[in-house]
Amino acid sequence: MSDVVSMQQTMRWYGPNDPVSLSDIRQAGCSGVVTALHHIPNGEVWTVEEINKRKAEVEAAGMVWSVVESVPVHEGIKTQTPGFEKYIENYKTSVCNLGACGVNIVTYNFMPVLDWTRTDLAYTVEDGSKALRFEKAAFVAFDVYMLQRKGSADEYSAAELVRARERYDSMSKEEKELLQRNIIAGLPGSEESFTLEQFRQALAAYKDIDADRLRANLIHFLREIIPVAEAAAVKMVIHPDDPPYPILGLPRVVSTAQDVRMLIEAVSSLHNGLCFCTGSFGVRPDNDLPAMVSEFGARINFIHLRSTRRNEWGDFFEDNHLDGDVDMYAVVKEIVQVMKKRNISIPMRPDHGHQMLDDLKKKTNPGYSGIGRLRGLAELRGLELGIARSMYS
Ligand code: DNO
Repeated sequence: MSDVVSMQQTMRWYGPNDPVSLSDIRQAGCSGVVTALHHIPNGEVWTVEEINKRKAEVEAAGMVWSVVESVPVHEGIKTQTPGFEKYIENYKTSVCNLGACGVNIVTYNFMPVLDWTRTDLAYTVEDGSKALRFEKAAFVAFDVYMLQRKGSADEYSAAELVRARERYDSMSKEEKELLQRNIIAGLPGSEESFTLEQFRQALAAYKDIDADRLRANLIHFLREIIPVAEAAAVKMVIHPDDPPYPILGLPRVVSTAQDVRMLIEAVSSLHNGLCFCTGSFGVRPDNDLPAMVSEFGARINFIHLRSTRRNEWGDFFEDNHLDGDVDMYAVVKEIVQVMKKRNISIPMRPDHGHQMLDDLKKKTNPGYSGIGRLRGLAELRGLELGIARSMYS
């Protein structure tokens, strides 16, 4: 076993206000922490001083700051609105500063306006725990009947519209408000939060931006940032779209293997890497996750393990880490092989977890409860050990 490396176990920490403490994370078995300077406004420079402060906090708890999730990409960069170069320069400075402080993996995403999106943050699964869920009919109801986005009705099938109408009519005023909040008020880690009016304006900034244009803007960003990251010994890892398809008329360009290939073709440096999120890619049945790990293994430098379960209506919920549609065994097996080949330990976090046991009585960040993630991590750790031993001992 001695020559077999295992994934570095980490958990996300939202900083000093996170109800899950660094000590909790340490006790869950983690040696690494994934965090960000959430208090620094999007687009501003992360100074060496602020980075070192956070680093010292994590180290005082007996762990290392393994991965930044995320240094947000300002909307101006995604839309290339006048003045966006300044945001790119600030981003470069933040990346250099992180590298200088020895924080060497930086996650980001390029999803327009919204980061990850769910309609229900407290969906009770059959065992009594609570999970996050994306319900298509509720989402369409928000788009067509609440946001009243121009042209939205043309983007859905007749059957989807019927279901959405029924769903909308069945909701109380409070349920409608909650749905709206869940979608646009910003889930934990999201970089933006909107009222309905602000949200309409944010969408309007994309009226001339289709997928090709967004991809071109992403490639421009990569051509600027990756050489700087390389010099600073920082690996950049892009997080895929969640869910992995266009929503609300907004393009999304990091949803499939082909999307990833196009980014690699444009900027081949290994510092242009991937945060392999099984929960995001796994929502699409046409994404072959083990094959993707094998194909992109050289540039996967951060891993989110999570499994969703979808139905024929396009709904999905976050299942237990070893259940659902993701073949976690096959994915972890590929990861073990990639790490062996590269002779490195890749940081992994159990992505989300159910709200369960004592956490049902506490206020937790949706998806980021202590106990649910502890369960996920423990299962994944066991799965990996079993696979590695049966392959290599
Ligand atoms: C959700 C997270 C995302 C992710 C960002 C990365 O739980 O996986 O918010 O951190 O998309 O930039």
